[in-house]
Amino acid sequence: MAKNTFHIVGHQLCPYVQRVVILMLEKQIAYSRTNIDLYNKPDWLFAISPTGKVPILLVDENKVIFESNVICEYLDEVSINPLYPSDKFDKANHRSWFSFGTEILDLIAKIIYQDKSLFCANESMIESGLALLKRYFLIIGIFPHQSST
Ligand SMILES: N[C@@H](CCC(=O)N[C@@H](CS)C(=O)NCC(=O)O)C(=O)O
Repeated sequence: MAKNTFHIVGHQLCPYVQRVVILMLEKQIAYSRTNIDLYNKPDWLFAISPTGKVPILLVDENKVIFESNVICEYLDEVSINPLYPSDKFDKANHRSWFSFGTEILDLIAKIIYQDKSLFCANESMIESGLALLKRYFLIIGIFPHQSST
């Protein structure tokens, strides 16, 4: 297991933080966490987060990684039992799905944080994204007992 110390700067509702935390729990990576108020960001956030967004991963207290997908990939690489496959093609395939997941998370985040008027538009985009996923799973046979029609 990695000997580094890990600290997450996050927000309790943030789905991007949740994806990092899910990975850390799954891989039993020890971490500490500070939640911030995104509507009243502390000044110190901008010294560690160029975008002013969370999650931020602090490695050994003063090394910073931002962007949840990059944080996840880094944590997967520095810990045992990688979730990513070692085969380059399979790994690229996993990254494709990671990107797809990010698109869905972007829509979910908009629903959580933005104006009510955007809620319906984003909700239907999420439904469309999930419908794409369902169609694909039916085509490749992940749901063997259901027909694709
Ligand atoms: N692409 C970023 C998105 C992170 C993000 O948008 N986080 C939201 C909270 S869920 C945030 O910090 N919003 C504050 C802002 O936009 O100023 C990632 O994957 O880490």
